[in-house]
Amino acid sequence: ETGIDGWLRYAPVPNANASGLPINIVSLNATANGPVHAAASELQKGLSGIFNHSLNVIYPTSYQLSDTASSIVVGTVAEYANAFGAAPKTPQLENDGYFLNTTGSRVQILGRNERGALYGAFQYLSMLAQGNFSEVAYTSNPDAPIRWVNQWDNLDGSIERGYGGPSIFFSNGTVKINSLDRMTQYARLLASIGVNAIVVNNVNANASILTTQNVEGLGKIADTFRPYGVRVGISLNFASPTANLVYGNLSTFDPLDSEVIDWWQNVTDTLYARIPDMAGYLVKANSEGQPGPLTYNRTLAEGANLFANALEPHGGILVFRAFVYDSQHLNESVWTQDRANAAVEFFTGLDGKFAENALVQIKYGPIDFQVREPASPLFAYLRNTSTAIELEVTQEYLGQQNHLVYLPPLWKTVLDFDLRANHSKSLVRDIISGERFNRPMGGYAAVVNVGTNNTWLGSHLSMSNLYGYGRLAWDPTSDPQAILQDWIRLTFGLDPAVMRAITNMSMASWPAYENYTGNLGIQTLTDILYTHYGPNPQSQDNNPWGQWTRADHDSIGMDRTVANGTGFAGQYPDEVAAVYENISTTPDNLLLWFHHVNYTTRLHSGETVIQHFYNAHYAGAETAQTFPTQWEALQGKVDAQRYNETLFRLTYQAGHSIVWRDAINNFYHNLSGIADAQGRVGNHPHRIEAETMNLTNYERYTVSPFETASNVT
Ligand code: BDP
Repeated sequence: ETGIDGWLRYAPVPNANASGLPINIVSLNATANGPVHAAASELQKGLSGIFNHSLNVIYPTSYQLSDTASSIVVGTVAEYANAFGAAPKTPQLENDGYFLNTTGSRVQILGRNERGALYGAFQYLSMLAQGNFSEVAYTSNPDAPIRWVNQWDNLDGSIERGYGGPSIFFSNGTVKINSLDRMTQYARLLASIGVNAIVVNNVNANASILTTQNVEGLGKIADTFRPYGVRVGISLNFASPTANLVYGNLSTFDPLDSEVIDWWQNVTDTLYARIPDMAGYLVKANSEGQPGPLTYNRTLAEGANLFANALEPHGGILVFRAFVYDSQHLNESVWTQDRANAAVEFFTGLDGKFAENALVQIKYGPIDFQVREPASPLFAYLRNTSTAIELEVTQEYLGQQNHLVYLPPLWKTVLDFDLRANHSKSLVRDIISGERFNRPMGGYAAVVNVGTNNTWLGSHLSMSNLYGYGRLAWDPTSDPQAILQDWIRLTFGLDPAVMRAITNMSMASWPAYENYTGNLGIQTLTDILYTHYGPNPQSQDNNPWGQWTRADHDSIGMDRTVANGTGFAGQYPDEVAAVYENISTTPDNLLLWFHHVNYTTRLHSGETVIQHFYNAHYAGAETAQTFPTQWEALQGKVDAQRYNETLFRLTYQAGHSIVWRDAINNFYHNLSGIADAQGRVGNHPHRIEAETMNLTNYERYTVSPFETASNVT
């Protein structure tokens, strides 16, 4: 198997008995490009795979419904009432939610809207595909209305931080209108996990997404995703009015200029003429060189509202990213600058100034998708503004799909975190759902970056992160391991040995990666300047964005206290601020995030910081060493292609974890001069150095950073 079907394989299930199935599928809506129609076809396809049995789809308009004693009925509640003359009992059904009832002769799959009906159909199939034929009757509603994915696809077909090949959407500056099949497959995968919108182009946006040809192309993408209830949105470049597009070339992009306002209204109207249900816009402004309102001394809210107002008549949503960190303190000493401070500083005074259809999208932590970060304090700062959390399925800092790192446990640490706003329970997940601060909307976005590779993301096992994202956005109280196990059954079948091995590896993977890359809250000690791959601790100390590790010969960590440091801890509500301000109440796993300490400082565990560093790097790499062996036990239980491709990646990870372990340990060993109590660091008796080998066609090369090279002690 190539992996192209993801978790929608509908493989035959042992003990699946077609004689227990209803005799047909009743689709309550015959509209060809609608989600109910898609649900009926999906049911047909899924049941034929799982049971090897084909069912007809019938429509109430052409069939006497009273005769359908045993059927799978799919549609909306309103359609049901129309067809059967009486409203069904569907307790507490909300928008996008579904009611699934398998207890009678009629299986009922009903949505409050069409999208909900489709989600219910996917849920029914997911049960059956996992060999669960039990009788159920329940309603399931999403926790939040916004469940989006972001693609960082460029119009030339490349993908920023994408590791699964080139774009499925764009090439040579235009939409790939001849490759819509791949988009349909992606739409199915997204719908099956409850994702309801996709932003198709990179946040570092190119204005030419708005050309006439591209608007038509976007229309085709939207037509392809619409049957699956996935609406399409686009990223905008703030300076587009000056880009000389067909809508006229302006000399300014000032968001308060009336010509600029008209320009955007015209663009927006043009887009909606082609895509009447467009989800909205995503804007990255005044960040990493992107243009924005600050150029004209306008606030971020004024910038956001420019688009929100243009979208408002069409029902669209403006998502404004909070990823702003260009320091406002450039004149200060580099030691008082802290990129973590920037978001709250930039948004100070702006809470409540955003239009009602605007949403601020906040990365889970204050820095940038690191292996461990505290929750962003901006979630608690914005109380009169709708917010969404931004997660990353693409493993930018987390091994780029060459390492198995199952991410939902990491995301849960942030979603379940209590920010104690006004000294009351304020879980991040309840803030973004809109519940805590009583906001009309909010939710989730994940940067996914699938590509044309048949595995979508570049590796089979990384698809559990996409699946887990959708499941958590639907219900953030779900258990990451239970989600994982559903994914395993759907992706690899029901063999208990397969279940055990993939569960063990996946659940151990994030802690292991944290251990061998950067623990105690020091963050992923990778190359920070661009690649974000492989060990490079010194780049952390030589970058202009705030000297992350602050490591010297005696001490390490970033003092973010109010008392002596950058003051970041003070951005949290009082109770949380007090915990982080105090070294003794700061959890060990965030110690170096908030405090600057000696290498010999003792942790709560009793270990010194440096010895913990050494031990954790060994422990993490040791865990990764077990992955290939655990996987090898599955030979013959997983099809050959996926078995071999996965083994290749896990073997690479096992090796690369040793590179990480030794590079980081060597680096801090050199810097601190403190020996490893167990005598391992700097001592590699079993290592074969490149210098000792007889190699042809290789030449000597000065490796940077030096600590990743061979023959370094
Ligand atoms: C950083 C990525 C960069 C993105 C940026 C963003 O390295 O490629 O453009 O985030 O989120 O993590 O805008």
